[in-house]
Amino acid sequence: MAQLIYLDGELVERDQAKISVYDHGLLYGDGVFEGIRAYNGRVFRLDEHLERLERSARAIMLDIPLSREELAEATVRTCRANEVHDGYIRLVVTRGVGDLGLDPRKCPKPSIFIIAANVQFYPEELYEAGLPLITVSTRRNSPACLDPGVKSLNYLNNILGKIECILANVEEGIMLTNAGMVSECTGDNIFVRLGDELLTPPAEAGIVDGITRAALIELARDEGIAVAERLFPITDVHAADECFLTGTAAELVPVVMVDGRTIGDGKPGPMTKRLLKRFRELTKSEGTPIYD
Ligand code: PXG
Repeated sequence: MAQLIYLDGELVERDQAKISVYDHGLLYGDGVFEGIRAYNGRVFRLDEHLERLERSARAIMLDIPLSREELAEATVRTCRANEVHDGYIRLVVTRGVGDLGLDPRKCPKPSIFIIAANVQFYPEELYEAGLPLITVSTRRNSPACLDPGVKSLNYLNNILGKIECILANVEEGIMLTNAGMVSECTGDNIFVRLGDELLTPPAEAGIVDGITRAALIELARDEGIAVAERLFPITDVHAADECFLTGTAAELVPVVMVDGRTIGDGKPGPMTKRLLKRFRELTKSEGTPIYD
């Protein structure tokens, strides 16, 4: 079955799904996006993703030509057309076709496309063994320059961090704020357990306001765990009893080593395992249905 892509209201075959070289999404990274997950025939936290998309669009003064309901309908329709049950959805809104100048007023019509695919995610062994991380030297974008809370098409800051990870032969890396505090990873949020407390950096650390992060905070509080959103230094990660990453693709991945320091006993910790189990129960039990 040929993959069908939603492009400006139509479902078109993958090799017909093309964007102009004059699209400002391509020329300037001028656009916003979401990465969404489908589990068991349902789209996980679709409304939260669309709300974040709208917030990102508002921040860059981009008027999305579809309502929340229409975006939800287009997303579900694309999943259905591709028979997606467990998969990944990429929803992108670009500024649209303009001229060679920066001026967004020259782009009268934003482009919307949605890719939905049954993709393979991380192998189960990764969740059993855990990941080693490094701290990368590329600092996270300052919110004063380009707020990482805006999920824009400009991901070069993260890509520079990712290149450092690749050179160091690790999957992910920790990015610090300009002031040297822990921010997040190149495509995931970070949590550490120090004693009884679960810590994660706050919005002011220049993070993506992760949908998975928010779900984890809810689940942890429901488990009676004290969760704090505050700034902390990398030495708190090195000294952590447990550490894990959260993201739509990653779900919740245990971290067992950071910058050569073993975290806990070098195996995924008990709180991490408990929360991963709870998260998987949650993804199985809720979401916007794709099929009747
Ligand atoms: N931080 C950053 C920088 C992200 O890009 C998250 C945190 C987690 O947010 P959610 O809402 O997914 O829990 C993201 C996630 C990738 C990839 O290939 C990840 C993201 C976007 C594009 C690619 O890992 N976003």
